Amino acid sequence: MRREKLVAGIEAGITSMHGLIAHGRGEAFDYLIGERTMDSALQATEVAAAILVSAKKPVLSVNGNVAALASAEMVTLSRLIDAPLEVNIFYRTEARVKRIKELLERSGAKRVLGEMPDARLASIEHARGLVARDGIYTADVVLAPLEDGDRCEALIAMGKKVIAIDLNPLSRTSRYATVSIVDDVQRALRNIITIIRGKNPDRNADPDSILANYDNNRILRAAINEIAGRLVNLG
Ligand code: PTJ
Repeated sequence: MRREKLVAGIEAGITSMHGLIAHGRGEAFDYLIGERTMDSALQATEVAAAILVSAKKPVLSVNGNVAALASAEMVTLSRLIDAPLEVNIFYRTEARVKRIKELLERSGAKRVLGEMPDARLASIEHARGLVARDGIYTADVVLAPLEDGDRCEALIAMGKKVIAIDLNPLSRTSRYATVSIVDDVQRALRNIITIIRGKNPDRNADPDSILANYDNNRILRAAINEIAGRLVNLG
């Protein structure tokens, strides 16, 4: 189903051809993970939900793969925490940005940024460095599913907290992010939404104190161990 959604995304001019390659890599990791949410990913997801709710200026970043696979979930989350969505794509064409924005708006999005970027992330040469001043540029927390390592590093260098969703626990993004959810984008977003609805995390909490007891490297090691353990049991 995910493959079909991506092919439809390409046919609709929403997803880039490179998106299929990225998806193939993700799919391979998902087989190793067992196509489920690992315990370590759920722990990271709980922390991510708490940070998103307590952030002063959270922004949810959307690219061509995320739009094809999980636009409904991104819109639901943006409405739940009252955060804007920002279309921010690596292989930028203005037509694709416009189509992704329209898709999100058709799905019920209230505020979609990214069509007219008016700021640039230092050190990012490619189009992913183009951002909205009132969005990613001044956000304190950025949710960035299927991120690229360069931009993740640049956002962290700007002092932002980055929540990554990436099926590859070894990727540069996973290693640099503040909180790395090693899970499929749609599963992870659904879990975040369920946690926020069910547990109603404290909106007045301090994101730094939430992170004080959180060790992202430990979570990544646990993810790798869960994958390795599963492979040993299967072998
Ligand atoms: O729409 P654009 O132009 O912004 O392009 C988007 C892609 C994803 C093509 C672009 O950002 C890219 O090339 O990304 P990378 O560097 O290939 O990184 C994508 C990461 O997402 C890889 O580590 C994959 O393992 C991971 N991934 C792929 N599918 C999923 C995933 N993670 C979570 N859920 C998935 N369904």
